[in-house]
Amino acid sequence: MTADNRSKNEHIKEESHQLRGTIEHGLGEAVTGAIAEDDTQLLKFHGSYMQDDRDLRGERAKKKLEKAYSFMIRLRIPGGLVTPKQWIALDDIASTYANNTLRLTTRATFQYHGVIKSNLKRTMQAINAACLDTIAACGDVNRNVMSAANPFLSKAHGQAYDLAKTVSDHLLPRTGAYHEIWLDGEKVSDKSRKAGEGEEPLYGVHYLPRKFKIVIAVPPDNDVDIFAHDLGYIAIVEKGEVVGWNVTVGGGMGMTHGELDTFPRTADMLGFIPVEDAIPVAEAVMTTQRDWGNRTLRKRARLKYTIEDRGIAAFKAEVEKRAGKPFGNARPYTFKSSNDVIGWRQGHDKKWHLTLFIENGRIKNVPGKTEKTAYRLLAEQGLCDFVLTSNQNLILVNISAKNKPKIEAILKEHGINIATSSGMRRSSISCVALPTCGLALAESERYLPHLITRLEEAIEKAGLRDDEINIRMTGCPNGCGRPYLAEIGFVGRTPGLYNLYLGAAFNGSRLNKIYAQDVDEKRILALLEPLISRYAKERTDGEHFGDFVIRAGVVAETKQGNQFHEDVKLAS
Ligand code: SRM
Ligand code: SF4
Repeated sequence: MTADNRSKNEHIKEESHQLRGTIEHGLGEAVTGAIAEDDTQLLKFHGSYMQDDRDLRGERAKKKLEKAYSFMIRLRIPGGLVTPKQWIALDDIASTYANNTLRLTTRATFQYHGVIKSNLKRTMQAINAACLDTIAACGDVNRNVMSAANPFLSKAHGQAYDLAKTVSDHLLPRTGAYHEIWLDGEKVSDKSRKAGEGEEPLYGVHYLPRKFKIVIAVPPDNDVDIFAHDLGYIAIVEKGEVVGWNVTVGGGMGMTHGELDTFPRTADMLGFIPVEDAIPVAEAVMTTQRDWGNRTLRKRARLKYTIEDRGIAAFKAEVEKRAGKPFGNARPYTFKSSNDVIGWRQGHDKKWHLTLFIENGRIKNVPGKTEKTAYRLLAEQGLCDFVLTSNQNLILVNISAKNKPKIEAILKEHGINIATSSGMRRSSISCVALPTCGLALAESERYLPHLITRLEEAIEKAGLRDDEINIRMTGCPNGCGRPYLAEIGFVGRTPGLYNLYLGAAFNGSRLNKIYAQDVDEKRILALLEPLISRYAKERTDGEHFGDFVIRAGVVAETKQGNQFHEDVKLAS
């Protein structure tokens, strides 16, 4: 590969002086609410995206005004655990600097939306003052590491959480840029350290070809959707303790409509490793992708394509060489569900934990339901810690039996119903999409709740109110809500129109398949209502909706990720 055909982002990284660029200068430019285009790419590595309010684009263009720029900030919280003190700080930040909402993401962290440039540094400082940060929450690096939803459920869950923290620390960028720009840290002069001279021993000056995502699961729950990620660890538990991990590689969701060389892919199994090899293997997988990944075409730069292009056998051999040990045979494991278990659960230490469904992950106050106030109150009274899940939900953890009624009363007072309306709604995920996401082609977060209400009529009629059928929507094919692993998936094409996908496995192990293209709400209901009714009548004992539509011949089974576009038969 010559330097000339590398993608633009490779040049931006190379010339950025380890992610500094001219961000600091741009923050001080008062004439615009934006920063320079190249800096927007670098800013991602610091955990922030420049966005604009797309609802206001037309009106502002007419008035010849600059777009309504603001910044999204994403935190890095490996394992997703937050103390009450941190919750209060995060809540304050939301109301002081952002749009007064906390957005729980599909990677179990928080996002703020609507932070204006003049408040960006202050917000970063407030986040760091709460002993949290945003380093590497976005960008071509290892992102936030997720672990099985509740670290306090069992000893094995605690071990998964510990690994999430350790691996996140190990793979963290070392550049001083973050501290210099946001925390007034000591400056490293441009001349004092040449590119590649030790500031980033793992990443060098080019970082990774693309984002890289790690998750850790504890069977039988696949609540982290392990097969959607670049690198996954499945806990192998004996006598209540993790004795090692099955390692998966090469999962990913993003694709581009109409480009068949892009596709979602479920991860492959590499094999078993003992506990002590987890970090060397993470480093070996990530550095192999660093060196082998495609730096010419960003749309083909994820690990899933490296594995497709080089073959899993060659990739595995290289990882074994770098880690200095071969993989053992994968050990048996079973996943039952990729959903969260909503409601109360007791942990191994007898403490109680309450998983609450948060619609689309958005915590806010609306008339009749004041979630933001309720969780703040719980934090102020020190009644629980907080854990975020990859299904955009919230777990109140470490609750004594004595405090259970107190918590239930506070939730009720604020209009929060633990049971939630239907199994389908409880099993729903939606990406952010409009108005903040610059890549959205259609609504998602602002539309899915309404569509579910319409579908609930069919669900009720079929007697399936409590059945969990997982349903996910995204505003574009990038797949932030992992829609290709949903039993019913919607992917935005253009305002009001979606592609409809059916037939993923309830436990997250199989992708779905396209069933209908460019469908509006009327057509969605016309297609799904009869299927829901047939499912209620014809399903076998314990059969999930995703398995049923395959058995009934509605869609073909996607046996492997690279067969996602094969055997397509669209509904007439
Ligand atoms: Fe994502 C880009 C939101 C999880 C695949 N994602 C974006 C951006 C930053 C849009 C952009 O590049 O300008 C979105 C910001 C919207 C906004 O206004 O906030 C965005 N992604 C999200 C979140 C907030 C969705 C949510 O509703 O929760 C999730 C934040 C996760 C986090 O905390 O780190 C989020 N994104 C995901 C996931 C799911 C996951 O990781 O489990 C995926 C699919 C898995 C994967 O990576 O393959 C995902 N996001 C993408 C992609 C496609 C990547 C690809 O390989 O093709 C993009 C576009 C890109 O990178 O070019 C993207
Ligand atoms: Fe934006 Fe598309 Fe991701 Fe939704 S899936 S948040 S529309 S990039």
